[in-house]
Amino acid sequence: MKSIAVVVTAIAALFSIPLASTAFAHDYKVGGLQIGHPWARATPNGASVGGGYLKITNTGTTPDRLVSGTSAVSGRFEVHEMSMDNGVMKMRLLKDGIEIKPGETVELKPGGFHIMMLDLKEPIKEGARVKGTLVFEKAGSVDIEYAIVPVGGSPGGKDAAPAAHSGHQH
Ligand SMILES: [Cu+2]
Repeated sequence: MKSIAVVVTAIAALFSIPLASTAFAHDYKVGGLQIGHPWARATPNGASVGGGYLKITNTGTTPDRLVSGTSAVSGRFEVHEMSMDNGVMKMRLLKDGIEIKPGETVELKPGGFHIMMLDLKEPIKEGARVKGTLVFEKAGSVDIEYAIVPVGGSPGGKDAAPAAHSGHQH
């Protein structure tokens, strides 16, 4: 029994340590904004949409907004929010983008705010990097790259969130 407990502990430790996110962490700066670890999930063949995720920290003194951007793999780029409505996951286009107040960090992640890559020109491939830009109302445009994790995966390897985008179409 003791050895089983040891193995379980070891496995738990493996999965709780975000090895991958540390190894692949990458950051960008534009004006007073810091952009942390953009990532996206690989998409199955034939998928027309993909989600992009990252953290934005405003170290400046004025609020700013993520209003648009581009990605190398998609025809269109939108800023979305996913939320629960009567037990049903819904998402909506944020026409005014996402506000980041001074001193605030906003995380785009599965199940919440996200970047929507629409009209995919090619599947997003695991292990690749996808180039793109983010456009902020005040800070302007910045080039970024998304680290690509497996279909349904997340940067830490632990998949806390449901594969929110796998089923939906726009
Ligand atoms: Cu969306």
